[in-house]
Amino acid sequence: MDTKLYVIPLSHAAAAARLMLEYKAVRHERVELLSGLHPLFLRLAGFRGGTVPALRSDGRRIQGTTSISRFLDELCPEPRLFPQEPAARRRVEEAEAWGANVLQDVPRRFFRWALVREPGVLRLLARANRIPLPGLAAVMMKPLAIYFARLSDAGDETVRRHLAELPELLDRADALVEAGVIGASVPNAATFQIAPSLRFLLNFEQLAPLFRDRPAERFARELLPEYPGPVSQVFPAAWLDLGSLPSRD
Ligand SMILES: N[C@@H](CCC(=O)N[C@@H](CS)C(=O)NCC(=O)O)C(=O)O
Repeated sequence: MDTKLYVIPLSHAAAAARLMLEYKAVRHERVELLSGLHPLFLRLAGFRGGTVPALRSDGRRIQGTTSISRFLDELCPEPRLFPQEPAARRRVEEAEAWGANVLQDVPRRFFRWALVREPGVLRLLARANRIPLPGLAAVMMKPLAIYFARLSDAGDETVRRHLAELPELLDRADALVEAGVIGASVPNAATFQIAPSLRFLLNFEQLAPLFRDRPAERFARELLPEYPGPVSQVFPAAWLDLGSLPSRD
């Protein structure tokens, strides 16, 4: 079987697909594309959309985490990403959909917003992409960063709204862990979808205190002990009306 997984560094969606392939023990080649130019490379590789993760398996092209999870269960049914029992399957599908449609956007928007405002975050991205002279690369990548922030609605207003919603989102993740729908020892499509988003959020140093003592933190760190970063002080004080979180000024 000739399988390639197209990813970019730091992508939590790509990390979700990698975890699924590893769980299934599907031998594959990981193709790391350059962040920002990846939509172009993906189209040149024959994909319709411009997002990672993208999977090519014996000529079939599958894009997006939720399509990849279903394709993988079709390709090699055991071990399963979706339980067979209908009620259990429904719970995993609902949690996966929440992870993909609600939670996933939050760290993506935080990161894209931070890329535009904080040169250190652009340098982090340049280093993760192994671009030489990250300082210079960061300057050159700025227009692309602005483009992607607009594309994903990563403006001030949305970021402030997500910051305010964060405790509620973490409560929901905790509840899923506590109910055993997801968990480090509950490998399924929802677990692999949700853990990378939580792990990416944990990488924002100012947000880490929000996670303290939460099942969601233990869950994310257990599945993904390492994540490129960290992203230090980026959110202004006035936006962090979340108790005693550290702020930028
Ligand atoms: N919901 C999709 C989202 C994938 C996605 O947006 N991936 C980002 C990287 S994390 C990307 O490639 N974005 C490119 C773009 O927005 O054009 C999934 O779960 O696969």
